[in-house]
Amino acid sequence: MCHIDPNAIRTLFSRAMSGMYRDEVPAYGTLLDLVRLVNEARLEAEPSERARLQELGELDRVSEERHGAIRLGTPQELSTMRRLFAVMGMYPVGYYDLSAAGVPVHSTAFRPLEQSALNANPFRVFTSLLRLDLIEDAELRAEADEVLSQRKIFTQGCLDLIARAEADGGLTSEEAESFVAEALETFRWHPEANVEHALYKRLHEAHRLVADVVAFKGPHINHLTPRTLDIDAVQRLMPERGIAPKAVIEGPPARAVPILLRQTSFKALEEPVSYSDGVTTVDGSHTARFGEIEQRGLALTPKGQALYDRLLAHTRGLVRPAADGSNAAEYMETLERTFADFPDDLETIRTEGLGYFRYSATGKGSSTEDLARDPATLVTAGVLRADPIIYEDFLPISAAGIFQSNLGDEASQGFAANPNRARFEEDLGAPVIDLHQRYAEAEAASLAHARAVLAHAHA
Ligand code: OOG
Ligand code: NI
Repeated sequence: MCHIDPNAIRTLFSRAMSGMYRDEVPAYGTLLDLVRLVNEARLEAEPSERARLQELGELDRVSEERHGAIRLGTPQELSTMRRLFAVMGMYPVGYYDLSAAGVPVHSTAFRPLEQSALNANPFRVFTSLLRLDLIEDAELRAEADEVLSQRKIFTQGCLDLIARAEADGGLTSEEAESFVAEALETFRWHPEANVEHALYKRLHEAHRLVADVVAFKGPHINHLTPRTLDIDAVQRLMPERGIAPKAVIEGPPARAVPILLRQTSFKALEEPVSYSDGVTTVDGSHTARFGEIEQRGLALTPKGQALYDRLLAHTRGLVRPAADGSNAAEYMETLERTFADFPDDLETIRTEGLGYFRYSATGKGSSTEDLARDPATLVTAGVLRADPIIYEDFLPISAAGIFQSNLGDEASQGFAANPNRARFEEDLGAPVIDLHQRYAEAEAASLAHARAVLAHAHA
C-alpha cells in the first residue's frame, strides 16, 4: 500500500480550511487580499528580500496561512485532536498558561517539527482547552460539564480514518482526501447553538470564552492567520478596507532584526445564532470569528527570551494598552524606547547568546587549527556563516491580547496565575514538546554538520 506524505495531507487540510473560512467570513478574504498587496509592494521595494525568499523556495506562498486557532471543552476532545493532528504530521509544542492574563484556558500549538516539514507547509493550530476549574459558580460548572460530555465533535468517518492511519502507519491519497473532508466538519461554524438561550447568557456572564466553547456543537476555527512581510503597513491600511484592527500590534516593536513574533487581528464579527430548548427557538448573536496576521523573526534562547520578557513587562508597567486604543501611540512609543536595550544587530545578538542560529560552512578555505575554534571565531574568519533560526511558536502575553481583543473589552477578568502543565499533559495524553530544546538541537545539529564539512575538507 502506498501512503502519502503527512506534509501533503497538511497542505490539503490548510487549503480546505482557508477556502471554508473565506466563504464563511468575508472580511477574512479582504484581509488576505490586503496582505498579498502589501507583501508584493514590499518585495518590489526590496529585491534582495525577494531573492532570499526565492532561494528558500518560499516566494510563491509567502502570504499563505501560517496558523489557525481552536478552543476545546474536554480532555477527550483534546486527546483525540492530538491523534487527528498527528495524521498530518503536527505535534504539540509548548505549554501556554493564559490564566495569568485573565483567560480561563491553557494551550499548546500543534505544528510540524522538522525544518523540511516546516518548509513543505508550516501550518499550525493554536489549541486551547477550557478550564472550567477556574469558573467560580459550581452549579454553572456542572451544567457546562454536562453539555460538553454530550457533544460529539468528530464524525465517525474521521475517527475511523484516524484509527486507520494509526494502524497502517499512514493513509493512501484517497483515504487522505476523505480524512480532510471529514476533519473539516469538526472546524465548521454551526449557527444553531447547542444550548438554550438562558444558559448561553449565564455562560456568557461567567466568561465570554466559556460561552464560546460550551454553547456550540464544535470547536469552530476562530481565526486563520496569513504571514505578512510588513505588519505595520497592514495594520495602517486595514481601516481603509473597512476592517477594524485591534488597537496595538502584539509582541516586540519593529526592529532592524525582527525577533520572535508580531501579531495583530481584526475584531470578531457579530454573527446570528439560534438557541433552542427543543420547543422554542430564540434568535440571538455571538462574536467569535476574526482574522489575524503575523510576522516572524529570530527564535530567542532562554537568555534572550528572559530579556524580552523583562522589557515587555517593563513597558506594560509604564503603559497598559487600553482596549479602546486611546493610548495606542503612547504604548507603541514606550515599547520601542524600552526595547532599545535589546541589541539590534545579528552579530551582537549571536555573540551575546540571545538568539538561535543555523551554521553552515561557507566553502572558504580553513586551516586544520580552525577545526578546534569556537563558532564565533569561525564566523568572524568567514569560514562559517550563521543564519537566524525563525521562531515557530507563540507568545502567551500576545496570545492573551489576541483573545481579549476578540472577546470584547469587558472580558478581562482576574484569575490568579495558575499554570497546570501536568494536568494539561494528562488530558492531552502525551507530554508537550519543549520548544527551546527543539531550537537548541537544530542549532547544535547545524554546527555539527558544518564542522563535519570542514573536517572533510581537511581529510
Ligand atoms: C487563540 C488566540 C491566540 C495567537 O496567534 O496568539 C492565537 C484564540 O483566540 O483561540 O491564536
Ligand atoms: Ni492566532
